[in-house]
Amino acid sequence: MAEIFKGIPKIEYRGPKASEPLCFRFYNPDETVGGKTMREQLRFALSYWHTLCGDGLDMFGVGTVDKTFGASGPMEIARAKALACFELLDKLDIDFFCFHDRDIAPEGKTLAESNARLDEMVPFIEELMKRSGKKLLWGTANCFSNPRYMNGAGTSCSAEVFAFAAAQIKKAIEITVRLGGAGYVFWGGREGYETLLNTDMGLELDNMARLMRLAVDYGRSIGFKGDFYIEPKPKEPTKHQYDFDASTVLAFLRKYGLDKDFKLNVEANHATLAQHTFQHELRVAAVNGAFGSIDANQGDLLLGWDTDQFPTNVYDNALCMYEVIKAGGFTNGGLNFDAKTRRASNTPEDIFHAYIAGMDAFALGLRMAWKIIEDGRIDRFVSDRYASFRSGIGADIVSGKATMEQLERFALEQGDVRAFVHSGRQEYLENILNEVMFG
Ligand code: XLS
Ligand code: NI
Ligand code: NI
Repeated sequence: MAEIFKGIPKIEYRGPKASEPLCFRFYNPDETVGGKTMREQLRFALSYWHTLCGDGLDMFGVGTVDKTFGASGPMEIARAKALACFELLDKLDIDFFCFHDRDIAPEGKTLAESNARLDEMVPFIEELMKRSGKKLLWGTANCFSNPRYMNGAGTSCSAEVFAFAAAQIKKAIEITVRLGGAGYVFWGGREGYETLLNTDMGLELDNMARLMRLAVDYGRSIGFKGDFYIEPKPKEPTKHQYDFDASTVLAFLRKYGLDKDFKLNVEANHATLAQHTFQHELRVAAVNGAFGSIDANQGDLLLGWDTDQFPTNVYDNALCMYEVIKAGGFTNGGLNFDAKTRRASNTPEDIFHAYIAGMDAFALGLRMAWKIIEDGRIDRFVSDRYASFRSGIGADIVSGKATMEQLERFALEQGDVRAFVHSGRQEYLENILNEVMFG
């Protein structure tokens, strides 16, 4: 197989003092952290769309990167992208990848032609997977780019469009199953509304749930044993998206009885767009038994959109991995780099620097998270803070034994309870965090 990324070696772990630019300084795949290797804890995945298809195009200008990889004609380019994908996975030592249907095979003029193109590409990719041992973390359908989806897919006002989306998703689930995907994602890009003046919100939500129910039942009927995920996002491209944040999605799933089959795919920058921290969204998922997978990227403090930057913020990554470890680690999920290089970083080498940056920063985050857990002071503080719920009246509240009358009696006897109210000691805890992480 001809090499695509010529002159770029396999990226190896060389330690923090290494002088060569293209190596891992912190990601040491076989090093054990918290009882598992870094490889097992982090389960990195490459995003096909940004990495193989994104060419730097933005609202103000055309692409700055050529992602045809020397090929011409749509199917030849698709094959070249697949070869580039597996070379990247190999050279970066990444075990998983993720794709939308239209990333691996360009959309044809008709659904039949699009499906035929997928049927051509899937065996090609399957063969590359067999040869390399690389795996599919999750698959999904792009039900937002084509103009037919301008009013949404599952939430479109046209039944015809709903049917088209269902057909597209059916095929995307089939290829995910065929390629052994561990997950299937719904990201509701245009599942929302711009104005209520033209929108039947109740019907749109019911229809979205109908589409998901159909997808789950079909997936299970053809042997899909993995997790279905919803990836929350509050806005962009739609002004108001129905899958706003983790809590909104959980309420939706429960209302429609879909919570047994779905978990959440939490994306870092989507959390911040919803005015939450990444850690908050992960915790909401975890305490509701819905922690699934992660799209790891970061936003920009000064920009209010989904910039999808590689996650270099070690502090955020440490708190993310703290949540992941506390949630029991990944099962079917992993850390997908739903991230792209900046428009002006337009050489093949930049892709490598970007992945190295994200992987190293997450390796640091993992090590720090484990140190926080081993140190134990923060966990102990939290546990002590709620100690009153483990005995006496608190234990009665937790067990459900306490009645309103009993609580009133207790409060009257107690008199002023201000003596039981203690400092939250946030700054003290922040000092501990810095001491453990950087000390
Ligand atoms: C866009 C989303 C998208 C999903 C997959 O903001 O992050 O990339 O991850 O459809
Ligand atoms: Ni994403
Ligand atoms: Ni995103």
